[in-house]
Amino acid sequence: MSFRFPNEFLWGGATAANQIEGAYRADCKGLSTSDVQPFGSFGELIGRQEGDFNIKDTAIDFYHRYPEDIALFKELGFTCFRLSIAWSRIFPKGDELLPNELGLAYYDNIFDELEKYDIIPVVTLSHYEMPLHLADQYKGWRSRSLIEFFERYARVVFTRYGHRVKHWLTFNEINITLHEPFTGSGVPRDSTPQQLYQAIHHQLVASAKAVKACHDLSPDSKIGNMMLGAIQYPLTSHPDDIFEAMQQNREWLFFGDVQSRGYYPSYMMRKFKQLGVTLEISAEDSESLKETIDFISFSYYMTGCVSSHKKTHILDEKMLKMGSNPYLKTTEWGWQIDPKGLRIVLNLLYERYQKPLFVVENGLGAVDILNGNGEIEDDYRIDYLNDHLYQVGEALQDGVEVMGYTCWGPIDLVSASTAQMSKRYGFIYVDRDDKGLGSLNRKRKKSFYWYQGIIESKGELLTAPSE
Ligand code: BGP
Repeated sequence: MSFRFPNEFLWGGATAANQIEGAYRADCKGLSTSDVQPFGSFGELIGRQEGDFNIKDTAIDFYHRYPEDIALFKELGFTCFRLSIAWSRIFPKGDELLPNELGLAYYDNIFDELEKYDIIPVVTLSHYEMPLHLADQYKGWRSRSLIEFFERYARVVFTRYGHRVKHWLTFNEINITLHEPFTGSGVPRDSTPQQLYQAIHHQLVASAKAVKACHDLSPDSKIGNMMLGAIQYPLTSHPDDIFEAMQQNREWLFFGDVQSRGYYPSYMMRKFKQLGVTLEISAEDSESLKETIDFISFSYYMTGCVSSHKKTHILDEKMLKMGSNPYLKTTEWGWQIDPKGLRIVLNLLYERYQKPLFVVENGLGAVDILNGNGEIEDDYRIDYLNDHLYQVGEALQDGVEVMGYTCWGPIDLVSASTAQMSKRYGFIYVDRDDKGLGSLNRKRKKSFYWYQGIIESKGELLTAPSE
């Protein structure tokens, strides 16, 4: 690509605490909602028994191996690294008044290590987990009390780390509650639309309060939201299909609308009426919502097709129920691959919000097989990432303000949706299988050297996607 990404563009990778750290009871950590989901975010929930197996209990043992992993990120040339703080390490039950010092000290060490290498931390406050006690005792975000608990947690971490962490995200994929309520908000899966939207409202208020706390306590920090940016295309040019696609995209854009404008969009009022949902929104809530985010962040993996006339083939019933597109291929897990869609989403979000954008997740989950020399030649991953990053470059040239790109899982980690180790995203291979067997040793894949070159050349080594 003849174009060079801007000097200040952030290059890195993204992770979540429950998918990498392990050490699920270390240093007084409380159980989290992820700890009772051994089969992944769409799987059955279990009660914890002594000695039972959840692959995330150890995950890739980042909790202890972070110095080696962060050194590898430096070798890759990362200028930033996205991680999440496990809320249950800081407030093991979630409703305590005082934080757990051991949990706070752990993240001090991580930030020290990143600082050593000049890697900028991008920190998510809540990534698909919360203290389990809050789900058990309060029905998760259905309870208004969680706003206060979350604000307390946010204030503690901004106070502790605000002088060194300047990039924050509130809730990972905040729109996921509409697809997987327990993962998104710790609420029972059989919650009614009324209960779900009230839980979402509490989260939106809590997010705005965290934004306010961040602005107060660390004025030179930037704080953004995080949405699952899976866009739907109309299957045909029939106006009904165009409108249907618009409505479906509003299901996730609604979150960005509230978080960046500070009030509910009118189309949601009509939707609530149709669903028979009456939200309890206090005057104080409306005031809180006015504190809006500094930038928009999102994950991007796939697109889908919708029609109000024709039945579309649904690619993965458990997941987002994306309809198939005859022009696109899918991954081994049925996720539709659409690099151009990333340019479309970037343009759409920039036109809608006029705020800087951050692509904080994108990547290919694939099975990697070691060749005869014990190496991993993951050309499929290189192709996928090349084609997507190329479109980020195109969007930058379209004039879209993109702050950075953190590909998902720069080091192999446990899959969120299926809890598999074999669904690998990394540039760094981790020797561990789905049963938890393996040495946990790390190994550089072919894509490691490719990404290193892309970062070093500021994108110049990206090649035009083959048609
Ligand atoms: C996003 C989540 C991540 C991550 C990613 C890939 O939705 O924010 O936590 O896991 O998807 O999904 P999976 O791990 O299921 O392949």
